[in-house]
Amino acid sequence: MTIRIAIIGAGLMGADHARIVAEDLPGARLQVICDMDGARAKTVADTCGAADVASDPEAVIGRADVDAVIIASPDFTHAPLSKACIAARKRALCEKPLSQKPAECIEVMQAEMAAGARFVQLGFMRRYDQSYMDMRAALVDGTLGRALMMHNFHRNVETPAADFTGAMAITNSAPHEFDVVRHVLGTEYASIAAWQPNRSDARVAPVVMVLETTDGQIVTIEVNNNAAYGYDVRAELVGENGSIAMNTVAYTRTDMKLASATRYDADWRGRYREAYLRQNRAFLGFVNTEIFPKIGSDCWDGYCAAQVAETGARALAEGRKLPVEMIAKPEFYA
Ligand code: ISE
Repeated sequence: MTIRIAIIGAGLMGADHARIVAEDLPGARLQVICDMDGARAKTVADTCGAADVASDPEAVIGRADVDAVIIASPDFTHAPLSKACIAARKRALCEKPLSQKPAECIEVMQAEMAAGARFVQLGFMRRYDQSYMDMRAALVDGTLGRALMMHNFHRNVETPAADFTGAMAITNSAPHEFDVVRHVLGTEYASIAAWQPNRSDARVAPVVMVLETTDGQIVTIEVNNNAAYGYDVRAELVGENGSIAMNTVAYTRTDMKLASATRYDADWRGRYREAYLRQNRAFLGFVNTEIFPKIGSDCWDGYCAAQVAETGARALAEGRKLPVEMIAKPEFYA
C-alpha cells in the first residue's frame, strides 16, 4: 500500500522533507503540501509533484486521503498539531522541538497514553547519523569501556533572526545535543550550568554548557550561532578505553596553490542528509507496522529535551548550576 503523506509547513525543513518523500521514500507519496502562504505551498508542491495544496492544517490531518503527516510548521504549532494527529489516529513525524514548554510536552504524552498507542516520532535526526551511531555501538558492545565525558560543538554561520538570544541558543539549537547525547550515553541529566563569553558587537555570543548525567558523566556543549565560517558540528565521546571523535564530513578536498581545503555547508541539510533519509525511512516503517522505530525519538524524549533546555535557559540567566528536575518516566514509554 502506498502511504499518502501530508506535509504541514513549506519552509526550509518542509521543503526538504517534501524532496525526500518525493525522491527517496519508495512506498510513500506526497499527497498535500499545507502552508498559510499559498504561493509557498504551491512552489514546493510543483517542485516535488504533490497532488494538492492546502492552508488549514487541522483539516489536512483529518482528510481521508492522508495516511500520515510530517509537521514542519513553526515551533509553537508542533504540540497542538501533534495532538490533532493523535486525535485523528494518524502517525506524525514532528520536527523538533515537540514544544519548548515541558508542560506542553506532558500534554502530548497524556494524549498518546489516552489513545493507547504511539503516534508521534520526533525529528531528532542526529540519532540516525553514522558518527553518533558508531559512538553508541562502542558503548553498547563495551569496546570503549565506561563513558566518562562527551564534548560537543554546534556552530551555525549566523542566527536566523537578529534578535536571537543566548536563551534561544539553548532552547532552539542545543536540544539536538541534549537529545543525541542522552541517546548515545543512555542516561538522563542531573544538572546544567551555562555561560557566555563577551562579543565585541551586539550579536549573540556562544553559549557554553556543562552538564552532569545521573550516571556521573560530564557533558560539555558549545552552541555558537554566529560562528561565521560554516555549519560545523563536532563531538567526541571519551571512554575509559579510549575515545571516538566525529570526523568532519566532506566528500571532497581541493589541493591547489600550495594549500589543501575542504568546504563547509551553509546549514545542516547537507551534513545530515543521510540521517534525515534514514529517519524518514524509519518513520515510514512506523506508519506501515505501527511499531515505533528502535532508535527514534518519542514524546518522552521531546519532554526530556524541553526540560533540560528550560533549566539551561534559567541557569544561564541566573549564572549558576541548576538541577534538572524531571517527572518520572511513564511506563508507556519504557
Ligand atoms: C536549528 O535550530 C536546527 O533545528 C537544525 O537542525 C540544527 O542543525 C541547527 O544547527 C539549529 O540551529
